Amino acid sequence: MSAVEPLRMAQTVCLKDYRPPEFRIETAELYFDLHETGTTVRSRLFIERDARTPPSHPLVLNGEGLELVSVALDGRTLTPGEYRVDEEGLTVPGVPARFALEIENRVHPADNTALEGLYVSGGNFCTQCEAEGFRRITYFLDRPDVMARYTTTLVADRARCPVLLSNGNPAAHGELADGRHWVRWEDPFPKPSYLFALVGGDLAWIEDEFTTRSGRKVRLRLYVQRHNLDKCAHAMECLKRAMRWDEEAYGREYDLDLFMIVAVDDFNMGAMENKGLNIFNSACVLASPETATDDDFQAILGVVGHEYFHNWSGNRVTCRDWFQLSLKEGFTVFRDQEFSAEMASRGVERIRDVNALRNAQFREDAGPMAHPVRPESYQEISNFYTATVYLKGAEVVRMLRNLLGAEGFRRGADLYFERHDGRAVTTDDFVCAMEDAAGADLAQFRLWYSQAGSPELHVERRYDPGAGTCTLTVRQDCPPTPGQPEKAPFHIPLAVGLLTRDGRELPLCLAGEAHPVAGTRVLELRREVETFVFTGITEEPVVSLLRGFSAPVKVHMERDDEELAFLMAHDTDPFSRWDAGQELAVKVLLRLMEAQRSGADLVADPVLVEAFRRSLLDAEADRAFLARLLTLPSEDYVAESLDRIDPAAVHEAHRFLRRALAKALHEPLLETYRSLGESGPYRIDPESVGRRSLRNLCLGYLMQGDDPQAVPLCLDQFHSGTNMTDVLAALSALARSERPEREPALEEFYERWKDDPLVVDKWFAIQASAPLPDALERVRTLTRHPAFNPRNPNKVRALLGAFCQGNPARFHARDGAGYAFLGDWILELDPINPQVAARLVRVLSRWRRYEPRLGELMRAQLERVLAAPDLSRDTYEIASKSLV
Ligand code: 0A1
Ligand code: ZN
Repeated sequence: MSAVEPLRMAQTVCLKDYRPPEFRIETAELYFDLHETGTTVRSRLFIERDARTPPSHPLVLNGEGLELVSVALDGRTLTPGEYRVDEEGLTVPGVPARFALEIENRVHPADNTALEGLYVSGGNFCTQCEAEGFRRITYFLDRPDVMARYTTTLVADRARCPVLLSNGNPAAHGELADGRHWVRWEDPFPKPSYLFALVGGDLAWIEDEFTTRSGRKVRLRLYVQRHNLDKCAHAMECLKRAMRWDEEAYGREYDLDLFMIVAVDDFNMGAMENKGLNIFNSACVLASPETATDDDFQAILGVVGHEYFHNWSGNRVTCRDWFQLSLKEGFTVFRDQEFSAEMASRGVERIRDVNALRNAQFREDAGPMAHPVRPESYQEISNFYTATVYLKGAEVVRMLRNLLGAEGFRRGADLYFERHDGRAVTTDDFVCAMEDAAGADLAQFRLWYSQAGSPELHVERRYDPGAGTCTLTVRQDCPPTPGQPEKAPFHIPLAVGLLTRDGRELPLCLAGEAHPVAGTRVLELRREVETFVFTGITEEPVVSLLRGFSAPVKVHMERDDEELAFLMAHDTDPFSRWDAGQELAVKVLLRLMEAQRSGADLVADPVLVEAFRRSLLDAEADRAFLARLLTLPSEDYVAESLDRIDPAAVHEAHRFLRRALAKALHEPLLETYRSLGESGPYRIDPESVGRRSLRNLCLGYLMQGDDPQAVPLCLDQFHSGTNMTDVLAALSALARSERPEREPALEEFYERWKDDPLVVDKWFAIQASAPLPDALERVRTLTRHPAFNPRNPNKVRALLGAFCQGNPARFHARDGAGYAFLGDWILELDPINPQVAARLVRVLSRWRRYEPRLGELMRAQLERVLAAPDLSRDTYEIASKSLV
């Protein structure tokens, strides 16, 4: 048997096998006696058999890694012969139609390094139950379509855990002997077990209040470790804005008397929307100007909004099963993106979101883990919290808005919330609500949920001066993905505009229509080939395509450098303007790679250089937008245009172009840098953020050229900067240079911030992503640094993630040393935290996309991982699917 064949039969869960639950849990009364080493959990469940379930069927509860103490049915303790326990759960045969089941079991939070279920972080107890963590706390019907009312009593040592929190509203509390105390919480809203949470510890908090638009007062609390109290104000402000925005944009009010956020240092993801008690990775909450960058502030706004919005899109209306994950995640990402766009500059936010989608989701769609927004099967659901489910899912919702219009979409959302409140439903229910409310036919649109892959549009345009027409012919196709060799055509909204040669928008009138529409127009594609004829066009127009990135597709149209440079200067749609610049830069970089290969002289294209110069001098433009416009596409993005990726060649071309731009534009870069100096105290309004981002972009370029003036400027900014955005931009530029000032700056930074774990993460990441020849050795050394801790997911992401995903030139070293290093760490991390290990395996999964020599070395590491005994289901699924 070769190592490629599955070493054991992994269980696959399929959407087509979905059956409604045989039993329902009406209420769950939970009792926790919290001790780090052994916590006792008692639960009293009121259970009812579904009318369709034959009486002979036993009750089967999920449970993993639990120590069962006792089971009682309707008050009578069962003998061990009356039930069965195995590694997946507890089976009780012969149960009546309605009954109370009492279970006592024990768990060991201090030994829980997987961070699923009940665990300890920074000395405090906390939980993570999505997707299937509750079964690691107690035996339960741990599936989202079983919704119960919870009452939770927490008992702990008062000195060690003065704060005891759970979902809902506080109901009672009291003192016990031996310094212990108890608190009872009641959650009036039925919820699935994945939304359960508890927290116990010595936490400090800040408090605020929000009055809902119907006049109810809600208490807001943000709990952190005491030394972080000064870093909470921003998150609290974001929360209040999110609460107001959801009322205004969707008419959704908060529903409990209390809303709590708790920050913990050890967390597998960004945050979790547990009902009334959101638990956050501290990286997504804590911020002060001295310790967090503008990007951090921005991310906190998005994540706080995201988790809050889940209260409706996820909690009040939840998922029937985990195949429907995008029902809550796609919709909620769409909601948080729109929220962030309204709080800052819409165009810049859209560019940020599209960049994330292209870099993560398009790549996922082009690899062995490609799956539809509604997957059809999984081995481990934790592996499906993906860019496809989240980011493409959000684009699918956005397309609905593009097709139905803002008003039709809002009516659809209102109907969806009203129709399904308190229920566990499907993505199809969501589309039905949109269809019913807007009176639309979305039958073909549903393919976005079931077909994987990024559709490609091939556009041809023809101008006929005699007839005064401009014809666009659009052909769509979608590459094959695992299990889906052929795709049916998608229903695609394609937003277009036509510009005159002096940059004016042409009014658009399709053949047969009476009146032209000014500006952007959304064309609907349904068939494989569609033709659109615009009439009344008296001069040859420049076509602006996919405005606002109206659909998650790739567009191909013949355009020369001049036309792209024109659009980069004049398109009225910020996304398309930016995208034209990206396309131009990719073309130039590919030509540079070609020149490298053939040994020709390398020259930076004058059209690109002049387009960059013109943009840099554009005094009217929004600075945050300019910073985006003048940022070259990432090496990874450029690599996607190649048949077989050679990361070193991409890196060399990229480096050459950056240096060439730095030299050619030295004067305006220096001038812009100087003109944007800090004035007054730090502010995080869009204007100030834009100024810093453009200024730091200029610094980055200046540090790439050979200008001797740049280093003193950079050092000065590093030493005198009063906010982390400026200090880190300077340090990052130094860390990427081979100047002697690099090491002292890195040391100084560490000494200054060694007691702040989130800042130390930045210090790790900057070194790991610097594309210098010694990167791997440095990363290896840093894994032995006292501040590195493989049990902390943030540390693993900061060091190993930044190297393997953020430093392509060095990670993909020709000798395969980067791959072997990653292989070692996957095997080391898998027994500690399978989710973290499995995420690292994904880096290797795209081995087929690389030059054969590199691809083979990547594949060898996958085989090595797969051959290891006792691999987690998480890692096994990704490694084995990557080799098929
Ligand atoms: N629902 C959360 C994401 C999340 C998923 C799984 C987790 O642990 C395994 C934690 C968080 C969100 O979308 O924010
Ligand atoms: Zn979410």
